[in-house]
Amino acid sequence: MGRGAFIVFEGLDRAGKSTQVSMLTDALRERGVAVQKQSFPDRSTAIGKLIDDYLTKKVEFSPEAAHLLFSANRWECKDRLIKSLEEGTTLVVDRYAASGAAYAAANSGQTLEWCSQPDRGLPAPDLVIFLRVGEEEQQKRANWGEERFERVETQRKIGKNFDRLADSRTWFGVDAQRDKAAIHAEILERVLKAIHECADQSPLEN
Ligand code: T5A
Ligand code: NA
Repeated sequence: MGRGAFIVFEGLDRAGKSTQVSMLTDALRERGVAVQKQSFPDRSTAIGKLIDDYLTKKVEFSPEAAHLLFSANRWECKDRLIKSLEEGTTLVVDRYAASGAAYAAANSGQTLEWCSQPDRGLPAPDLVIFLRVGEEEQQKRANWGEERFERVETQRKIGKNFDRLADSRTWFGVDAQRDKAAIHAEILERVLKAIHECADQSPLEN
């Protein structure tokens, strides 16, 4: 048996990532695909609880310290993620290293290169689904503006960083301003192809 596919969803706040991650996971399960869902930040761990307090503005950290916590939150899951992939389980992950770098570079004075460094050595995604959403649409969606980075200027900078991080080999851009079912159908087709390709591959590339 080959390995599972490592699928990551990226995009600005309220692009619809969590919605699509759930729809995709359910659809894959219905097709008999072994699949696991994972979100970053993973707010359930000790590091994740600190991150949650930071995002909801209960505690302060310097932008660099916060970034290293987000990265540590991925590193603490690394062995479990690799084990699942090697056992043939496909992972559907809500935000990953690109979010780390894109948000940190927009919020600290550090370069995108500096901000990419802490995540080097983590397993690389096979496919990054990038959900594109415009400013107006983003702000119309539920609970906009409550968390730390939800300001127009910040989101613009983050969007530019995502454009710079996009790797044409693995990134798949999706217009996320359509209805949920249409977005889902496009994503499912692309992901099934990736799962098929990964089933013939082993071991993981870094
Ligand atoms: N962060 C994260 C870092 O700074 N560094 C890091 O390393 C990481 C991993 C929290 C913050 O942390 C930052 C980024 C964030 O600012 P989070 O927990 O992923 O990250 O954030 P959440 O608040 O959970 O999620 P988002 O704001 O990113 O929203 P989603 O998941 O993109 O959107 P979703 O699916 O929850 O949908 C939002 C709303 O829109 C509706 C939904 O029903 C919901 O109400 N919606 C649609 N409406 C119309 N049409 C559609 N097609 C729709 N799809 C969804
Ligand atoms: Na989300």
